[in-house]
Order: sequence, then structure tokens, then C-alpha cells
Amino acid sequence: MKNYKYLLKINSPADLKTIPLDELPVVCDEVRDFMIDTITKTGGHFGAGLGVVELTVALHYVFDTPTDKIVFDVGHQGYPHKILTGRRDSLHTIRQKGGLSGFLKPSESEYDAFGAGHASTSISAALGIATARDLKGENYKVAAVIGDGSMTGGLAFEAMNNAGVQKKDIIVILNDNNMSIDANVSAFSNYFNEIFASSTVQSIRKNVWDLAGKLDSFGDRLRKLAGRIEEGMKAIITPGALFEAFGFTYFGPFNGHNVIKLVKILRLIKDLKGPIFLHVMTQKGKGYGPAECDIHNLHAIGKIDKETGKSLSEKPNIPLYQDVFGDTMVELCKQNKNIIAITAAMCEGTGLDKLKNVMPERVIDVGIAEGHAVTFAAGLAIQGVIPVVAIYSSFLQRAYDNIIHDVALQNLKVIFAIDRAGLVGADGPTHHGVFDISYLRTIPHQIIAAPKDEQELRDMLFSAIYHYPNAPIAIRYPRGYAQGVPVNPMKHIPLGKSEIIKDGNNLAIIAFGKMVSYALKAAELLEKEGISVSVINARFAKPLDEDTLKDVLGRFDYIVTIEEGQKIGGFGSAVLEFANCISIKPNIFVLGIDDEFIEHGSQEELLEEIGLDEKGIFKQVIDFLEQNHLFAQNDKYYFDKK
Ligand SMILES: Cc1ncc(C[n+]2csc(CCOP(=O)(O)OP(=O)(O)O)c2C)c(N)n1
Repeated sequence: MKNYKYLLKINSPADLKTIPLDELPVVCDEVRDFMIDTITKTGGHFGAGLGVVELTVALHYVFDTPTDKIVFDVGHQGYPHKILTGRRDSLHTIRQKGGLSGFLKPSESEYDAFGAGHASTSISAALGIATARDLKGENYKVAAVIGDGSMTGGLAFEAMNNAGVQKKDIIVILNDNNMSIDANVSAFSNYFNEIFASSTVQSIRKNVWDLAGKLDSFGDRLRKLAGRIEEGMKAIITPGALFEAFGFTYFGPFNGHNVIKLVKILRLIKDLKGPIFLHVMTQKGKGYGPAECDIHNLHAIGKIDKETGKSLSEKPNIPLYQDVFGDTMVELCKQNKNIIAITAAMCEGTGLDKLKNVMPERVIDVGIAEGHAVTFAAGLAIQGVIPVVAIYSSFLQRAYDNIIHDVALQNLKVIFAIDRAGLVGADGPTHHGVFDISYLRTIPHQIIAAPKDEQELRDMLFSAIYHYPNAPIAIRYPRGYAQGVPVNPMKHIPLGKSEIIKDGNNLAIIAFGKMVSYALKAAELLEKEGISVSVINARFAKPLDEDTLKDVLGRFDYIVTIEEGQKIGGFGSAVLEFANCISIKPNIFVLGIDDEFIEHGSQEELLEEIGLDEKGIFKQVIDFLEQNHLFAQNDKYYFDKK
């Protein structure tokens, strides 16, 4: 461990408060250094945390946490907060199984005032906490810290709108680094950029800044006077006009990397009444050269070389699903002028950067606004354009009503490329894409498909565009590497048609999407035990392949379904409902995710934990068969004749 002057003595914010104000820049350097040292070795979210070191130190210095509540939006910027709140020595375990969460989680620490992972929730949560405080007659401060990217989400504005009416004492801190994961594409950020460019604002900013810098020695009376002067200046022109219209008192913009001034400003506004808006300007990746130059790629990192910032992870020679999707969209858009791709602030994550590079006019980034993305797509579809909305499974949860009300109810063809479907690994429960099959399956006319490999993903996209009816069409595919099969020209997969990959006669496994490859490997293990297995690639959870299912349900006494999603309401549930409907009831065993949240860890570790890797499937199938007439003799399994 390095010879830090302060860091190793800070085990809680109380320790931080014992350090003299003018030494806080040293503390910030040490927090930043520690974070860079640790996260370049372990990987994790990087740029956002480096950008808020000073803000986090100032917040814990001024506020009395955990009594005062600081609600961080998304939580990916929470690493300095973790370092200062007793989790420094376990930071190296972050995002690993059994280690610290990569986001904020009240069950992990009393300093995490509210759970986060998805964007734009902090102001709503802070307002709720402040309202509860007042109802209970309690006395503490509540602050929300939200990035300019997350501020583009409608939920943030709904909360601002409500806060302005409720007039509760809350502080919203806008951490403005002009970046989302990709560059922040929004009228909101344009608004600030234009205002900041004006020379009037530049000079007002300097005046406000100088004033705030002098305040500390002056005492309360002068602070009030200064507040009034600042009010007057703001009335002339400041970027805060927008927030003032919401009923907030605006302060800023301030340099978010001057910790001493931040402390002074926070002390000034801390006891003010009503909704307060503090605007700080920061630089994402601050203090780490490679991240400052390449903010985008160092938003989240694997292990990297500390000197160069280059990745140290080995990459197999197989494409990621997101890249296959991106390349296929380029092909499809070149053939067909009528296709538009939509992303909600995840252009590169979804692979749509590939399309944007060659046909920028065909990709629309709507900001962190999944609900809007879907209704916007419905507007395109009603005019005959074919929208392909690429959203991660867990973020699409935000847009449920939009899918039902704006797409399905009007029979519109909107294609949903649902990336990160299934367990995503290190990001954990906020990001696992395990609910989509269940929540989509209830929607009339909804089509739900999942490819077994990259070629099928291509075929499904092609079929959705050219062959499937006007309806919401979901194609779900996992995070990570595809199967590495050769990529061929796209072909039509008939709607609702499954594929028998392997024939056998003791047991049928019907697998959905990514689970097909696991089912095949588990089948090999079962065959070694003398159990003959059929493996069916379901391809569709809706509509089901009723003809094949009827045949399979009739032929086999033992059927296993496998999906990487919640069991409740999922694909296996659909098979059970169908069997019930046609009054055929063999033993059907549904494998998937139980009615609980799965924590973080690598994808492989998590699949093993829940018994969905090949060995887990093998074991669960053997247990199921043993409970149902299978018996072992001389190292071989035999089936009882019924
Ligand atoms: C609902 C939702 N959509 C998308 C994301 C993915 N996401 C995580 S962080 C982020 C960018 C946030 O930008 P900002 O709030 O400005 O924070 P910064 O990383 O710039 O500090 C996005 C889009 C998410 N977490 N939640």
C-alpha cells in the first residue's frame, strides 16, 4: 500500500471532517490515485467516478452522512463515495461475485441512501425521502447528484416539475460533464453549451465565483446579502433560467474540481429553504490521462495497462452479438431506405455506432429516454417507416406501457433488438435482462424470438423486416460473444417455427435462445449416461410452434424447457399453458430463474450458481428424472415403463 498522507486514516466521513479544509486537495489526489490503482487492476466503471472525486469529498465534508441523505443517480460514479464510506479496502472486489456492487445499494452500506443502477431516478427518490422526513417531523438534508446524461431522462423532469410545486427542502446537484456514455445528444446539453459560450455568462460566472470564494470568512449576515446579490445577478441571464422555471433556486455553474470552493458553496446553500439547484461542471475521467483523452472507451473498463490505458483482457476471435447486430443493420439499411435505427443513449453499446459511422442519418439517439424511444418509433411506424429500436432488456422495462399502448394496440411494426437479454454478469441485478420474456408475453400480438447463434440473429432481423406481420417484434440476444458460426446471407425463418437440432427418444429438451448451446452440451453429458435426448431450438416464445409442440408433447414422457429468464410467465410457462390447453400432460420440467434477484458475478459464475450451465442442467435433469421413474443400475440409467 502506498504511503498516503490521509487516505488510509479515512474510514468514514467523520474521519474526513477532521482534516483541515486547505488539505482537501491532497485527499482528492489520494482518492483519485487509489481509485486509478485499484480499478485499472480489477476493472469497473471508471470515468464517471474520477470526475466526481472533488464533489464527493466536498459532499461528505459538508453534509452529515448517513443522517443526511445523498442520492446518487445511476450509481456508477459512486466509487469515491465507497472509498470514503468504509469500503476502501474492499474496492478491489467490486463487481466480482461476493464483492462490492458496482452501483449503490442500501443493503451494502448505510451511506447508500437509495439503490441505483438505472438512470434518472435520483430526484424522484430524493423528493420522496424529503417528503417522508417532513411527514415524520425529522430533520436532515437531502441531496440528489445527477449527471447531464441522466438529466435527459423524462423521469428527472417529472421529478423537477413536482419538486417545484411541493417546495420541499432538497438540493439537486447537476454534475455536468457534457457526456453520457457516448457524447450527450440532447437539446438540454446544447442549451448549456450555447449559454456558456456567451460572454455575458462568462463574466457573471466569474463574479459569482469570486463572491462565493470569499464567503467563508464573512458570517451569516453577509452570506444572506451575498445570496441576494447573486439572485439579482442570476435574474440578468444565467443557465439556470430553465431550472428556475421549475421553481428551483439555481446556483452555478461552478468548477467541480475545486474542492475548497465546492465546500464553501455547499456550506452556503445547505441550509437554504425550498428546492435548490446546484450546477457543477466536471471533466469525466479527470486526472487520468488516457481517460481524459478517451472518455468514451474508459467509461467502464476491464483490466487495463495503467500507463497506456490499453485493455489487458484477451479477446476471442468471435464477434460480440452487439457487433453482429450492428453489421447486420448496415447491410439491411443499405438494401432498404425505409429502416431507421433508434438508440436510447447506447449507440456503441448496442453496436449501432457501426451504422452511424456509415449512415449517420439512419441512427437516432434519443438520449436516456426509453419510453420516448418506443413511442417515437410508433410514430415512425404509423407512417410506414420500419423502426428498429435497440435497447438493453433491463432498460426496456422503462417503456412497458409505450409498447402496449403505442405499438401493440395500434398493430404497428416496431422491431425491438433487445440486447443484454439474460444474466449480464458484473453489473448485477439492476442490469440483468431476465424479465423481458415474461413482461412481453402477456401483450397481445407480441412476437418474441431469440436466436441460438449470430446467423439466426441476422435471419430473425431480416424476417422481421420483410416477413412478419405488423406487431411489436422482440428479438432478444445476450451480452457477450456469439457462437462463432460462419455468417451467411440472411434468410427467412417462418414465424413461430422451431428447429429440431438433435433427435432422441427418452427426453426432449426445448431451449430458448442462448440456452440452446447449453442444452446441446448437457445432452452430450446425458447421452453418456445412456439417456437419449432430443434437443429443440424453440426460436419463438410467442407465437409457439404449436405443431412441433403437439408432436413433442405426444411423443415424450419427459420434457425439459430451458430459458435464461424468470420462470414466472416465461417460455416454459408458455409450454405448460399450451400442454394444459390441449390436455396433454407429460412431466414438464421448467428450467430458468427462480422468483428472486440474482446478484453480480461473471456470467459463467452466475449460470453455475443457478444451475443453468451445462453441468447444472445435467444435474437438474437427472434429479427430475430420478423423481419420475428413472432409476440407475450398473452405472446406467433405465426408465420405468409407465
Ligand atoms: C434507464 C437507463 N438507460 C441507460 C442506462 C445506461 N447508462 C449508464 S450510465 C449512462 C450515462 C449517464 O450519463 P451521466 O448521467 O451524464 O453520467 P456520467 O457517466 O457522464 O457521469 C447510461 C446511458 C442506464 N443506466 N439506465
